[in-house]
Amino acid sequence: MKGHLKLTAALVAAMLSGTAGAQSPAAAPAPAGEQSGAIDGVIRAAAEDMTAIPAGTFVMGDTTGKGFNFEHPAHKVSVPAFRLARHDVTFAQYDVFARATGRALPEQRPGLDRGSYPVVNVNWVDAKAFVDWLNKVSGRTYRLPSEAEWEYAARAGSTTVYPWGDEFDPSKANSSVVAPGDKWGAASPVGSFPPNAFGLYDMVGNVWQWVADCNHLDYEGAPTDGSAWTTGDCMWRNIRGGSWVQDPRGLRVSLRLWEDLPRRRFQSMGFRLAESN
Ligand SMILES: [Ca+2]
Repeated sequence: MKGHLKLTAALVAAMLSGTAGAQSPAAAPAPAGEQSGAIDGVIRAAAEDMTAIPAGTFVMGDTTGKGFNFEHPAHKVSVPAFRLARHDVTFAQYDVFARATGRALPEQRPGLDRGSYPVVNVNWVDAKAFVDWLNKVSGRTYRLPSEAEWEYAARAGSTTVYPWGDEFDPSKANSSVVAPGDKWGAASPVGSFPPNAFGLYDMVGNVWQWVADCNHLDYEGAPTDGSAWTTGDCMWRNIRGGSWVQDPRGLRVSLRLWEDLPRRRFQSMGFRLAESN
């Protein structure tokens, strides 16, 4: 790993700078009829958003020499077919859950709508609670993707720095850049940029996505069957994909960071649903 950049606390702080967030007081419950219609809408939208990801083998981690020590060693992983949401979970969906369960409404950045923007200011426990609730009301078996599933799906067959090639292109994903092709100076509504080769939107950029895995500082001993790494430091969970806060280097497809599971909420961190076949 000699020659690769080392992670420092200052680097992580810089990458996530200015993104600390909060939650508002508990949401007022909606009238019962209105609430059940809204819940049905969330169940339907979640089911319709799932897309089939074919089985395959890929090399996970940094193979370009541009990555950090914790993106190594690059290793081969075989991922069974599964399903992944084409979009991140939105505020519209999460707010229905929050109202139905008396949880706090996550804060949105002032000036941005809720609705079709990806939900943010949700920690790993909040994401897990949404998944558990949705499974209860829908009878489905949604879960967070494993980190290997996430990277396999984000790459969608690519082996380059970004899913579309080795050079950053502002028209392909929402980074901190504002340029022709990226008019967004903050988060963008889900699906505002073109999908990758698997038909997935915003896998890199816009908001970070929580994955299921417990944190490890490198890939020594990582599962090679596509499953989540469920041992290790499980008070820290990994985030993938980068966000509108990062410059293009933060959107490299092999980049991984982690956050403190019960406590940390950021205005650049959300999640999406996966489901086994
Ligand atoms: Ca942008």
